[in-house]
Amino acid sequence: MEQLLQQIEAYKKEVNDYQANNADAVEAFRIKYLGTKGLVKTVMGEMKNVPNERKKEFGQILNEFKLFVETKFQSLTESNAQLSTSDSELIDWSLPGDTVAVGTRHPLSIVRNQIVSIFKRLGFAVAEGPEIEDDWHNFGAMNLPEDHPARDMQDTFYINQNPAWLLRTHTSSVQARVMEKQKPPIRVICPGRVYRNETISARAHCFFHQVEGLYIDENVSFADLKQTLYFFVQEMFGKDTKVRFRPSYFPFTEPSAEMDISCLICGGDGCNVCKHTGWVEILGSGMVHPKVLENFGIDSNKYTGFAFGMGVERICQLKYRVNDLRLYSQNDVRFLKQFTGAL
Ligand code: 2NL
Repeated sequence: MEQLLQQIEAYKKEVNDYQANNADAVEAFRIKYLGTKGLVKTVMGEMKNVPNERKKEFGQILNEFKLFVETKFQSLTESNAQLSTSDSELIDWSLPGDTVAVGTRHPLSIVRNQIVSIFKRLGFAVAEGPEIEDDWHNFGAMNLPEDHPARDMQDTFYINQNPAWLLRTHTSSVQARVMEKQKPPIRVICPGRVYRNETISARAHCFFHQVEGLYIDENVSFADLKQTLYFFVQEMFGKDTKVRFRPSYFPFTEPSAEMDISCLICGGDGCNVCKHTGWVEILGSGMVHPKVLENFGIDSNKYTGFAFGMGVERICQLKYRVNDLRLYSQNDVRFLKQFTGAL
């Protein structure tokens, strides 16, 4: 029995000193010691030769030996797994992470969202519609005569001539679709991209973005128009901003007015943005023409309404001093990056 004990001690030393630098060596260890014909099995088999009175003592010793071999096998497996990982795959978890470049919202989206949120607070709903339109929704319903210059090929992108399919020139076509479906009271704003056949320059582009608004109910007056747009300006440009209305003309409104605000750049003193007048134009507006209402079966004796339209690029130019329209669509990150953090 003492011989068995000595043998176990010798095996322990052998196991302890075992070195394995690759997966094959680890596997060889497993087969030699833990396999079905391995040393552990053989040693365990010696139990039958142990006299009864020493069985308990040897049982413990043999179990300990088995555990010792299994622990060694586990540590060989683990250190070998690490060795087989190449240096480049080893990760230093304590290093700071890579900085992720945060994208920015497009300035036109920022400004459109601001405009929309101001009118939402006044109870306006948001409506959207198709960019490809028919002649009726874009022109006819808006009271543009057949020979109006805006209908000309020179000004409008036609996809098809007869019947006419075109890229909408204003988002009035969306309001037309709202009036088609919904009876007054109507209170909507329509943000969206519109197209005009222009030569691209710093001041003109073949597409731009608009927010139009429409409010139809009983007893809607020009005073409502003025107060609504005045509120918009105060929220958008600050409480100190002054406004003025100038008479104007649009086929779809009567009377019509354009609204100016005191120049944000020079505070009214005169600069090149306001062309030394102290005022800058920001939108067009008016009372909805009775013909437009009647086009949708809305009784113009019972209902009145006001409407307005503004260019998002223009508002953005004044808020962020963007002096070239082309910047909005060139996707130059040096431009876009400047709007980091804005909503
Ligand atoms: C501008 C001027 C304007 C409207 C748009 C409108 C819409 C309907 C009925 C009547 Cl459904 N009018 N829209 C009215 C006046 C002016 O836009 O300078 N936009 C950039």
